[in-house]
Amino acid sequence: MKIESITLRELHMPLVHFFETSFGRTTERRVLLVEMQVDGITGWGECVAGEHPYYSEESIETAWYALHEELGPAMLGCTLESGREVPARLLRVRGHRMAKAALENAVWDAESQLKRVPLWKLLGGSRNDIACGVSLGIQDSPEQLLEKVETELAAGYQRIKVKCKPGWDLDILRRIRQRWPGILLSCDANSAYTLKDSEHLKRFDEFNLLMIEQPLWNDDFYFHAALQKQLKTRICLDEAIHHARSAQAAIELGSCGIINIKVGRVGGFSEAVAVHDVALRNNIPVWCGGMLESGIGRSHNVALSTLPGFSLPGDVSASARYWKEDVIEPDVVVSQNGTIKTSNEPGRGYAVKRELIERLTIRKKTMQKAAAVQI
Ligand code: OSB
Ligand code: MG
Repeated sequence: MKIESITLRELHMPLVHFFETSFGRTTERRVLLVEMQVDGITGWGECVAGEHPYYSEESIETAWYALHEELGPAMLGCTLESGREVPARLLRVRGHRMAKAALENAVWDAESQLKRVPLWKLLGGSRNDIACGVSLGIQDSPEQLLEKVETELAAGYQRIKVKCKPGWDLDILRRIRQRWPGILLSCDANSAYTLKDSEHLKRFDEFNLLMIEQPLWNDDFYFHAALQKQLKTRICLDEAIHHARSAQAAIELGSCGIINIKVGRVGGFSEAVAVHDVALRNNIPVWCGGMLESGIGRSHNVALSTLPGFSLPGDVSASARYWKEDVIEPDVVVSQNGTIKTSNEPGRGYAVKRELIERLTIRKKTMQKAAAVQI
C-alpha cells in the first residue's frame, strides 16, 4: 500500500442535544477527518480530539498542527503492508495519540477495502453484533435526566451511564435507582473528585453500579488503587489508560476492575487491540468508549467492539442520538435489543457521504509528497 496523498478536513457539526460533562458543555462538534489516498482508493480516519484540551491535552488545533507539520509528512510516500506498521513510523513524535490514531485508522480502513475484508474481521473481531449503551450528559434538571433515561431504555439500550460531579451525583443516582432498580447503571466523573472525597464516593456503593468511571485525576492510577480498596463498586479507567503498558500497570496495581478503550485515546487500532489483549489475559472486561464521533469514527468503534474482550455494552450509540444527518450511510442504527449489527461488506461497512462532508467542511488541506527536484 502506497500512501499517495492525505487530506485534512475540519467539519462543523451541531449536536442534536448539548453534551455536558464535569469539564463543560459541547453544543457543536468540530470534526477533524483524515482522507487518505492509498493505491487509488480512499481510507478515512477521524481525530476524536475535543474543541478544547479539557478531556486530554489534545485539541482539534493541536491535532491539526501535529498532522500537518509532523505526522502527515512522515506517512506520505510510505509503502506499507498493514496498518500495524504505522505506529513505528510515528514513534518519534511524543504523544499526539488522537492525531496519530486518525492516520493509522485511515490506513486500516484502506487496507480492509484493498483486501476485500470487513474492517472488523481484519482487526480480529469475532461477533456479528455488539452491545450498546448510552452516555447521558449533565442536564438542566434531574427531571430532564430521568426523561432521557426513560427514552433510551425504551429505545433498547442495555446500559445507562450518567455523567456525574460533586452536586450532581448521589441524588440523581438515587432517583434513577428508585425508578429502575434492575438496569445496568454506571457513572462517569471525568476526574471530578479527589481522594478527599473517598468517604463521599463510598456512598456510591449503595446504588449497585456496574462501575464508576475515572473518579480521580486524569493521569493517575496510583491513587485510584487506593480508592479501589475502599470501594465495592469497580472503578473503570478511561482518561488514565494511554497504551497497553499503562493498562498492565493499572491492572497490576489494582487501580480498576474494568477498562474503557477509546481508539483515539490510545493512539490507533494497533494499540487499542494491544490494550484489549492485556485486559483479556487478566480477566478485566473492556468496553468501547465514545467521543461524540461522526459516522466515520463511529463505524471504526463498531468494528473495534467486535473483539472478544468487549464483553460490556459500549458508548457506541445510534447516529441519530448525535446528528440530524450523519456523514455515512446507512446511519448507525441500534436495534430494539440494544445492539448494532456488523456488516459483511469489505471495509468499514458504511459508505461516506462525500457531498455532505464537502458542505460541512470549513477548512481543508491536501498534502502530497513534493516531487524530487530535477537538476
Ligand atoms: O468520558 O467517555 C467520556 C464524550 C466526550 C469526552 C469524554 C467522554 C465522552 C462520552 C460520550 O462519554 C460518549 C459518546 O460518544 O456517546
Ligand atoms: Mg469517560
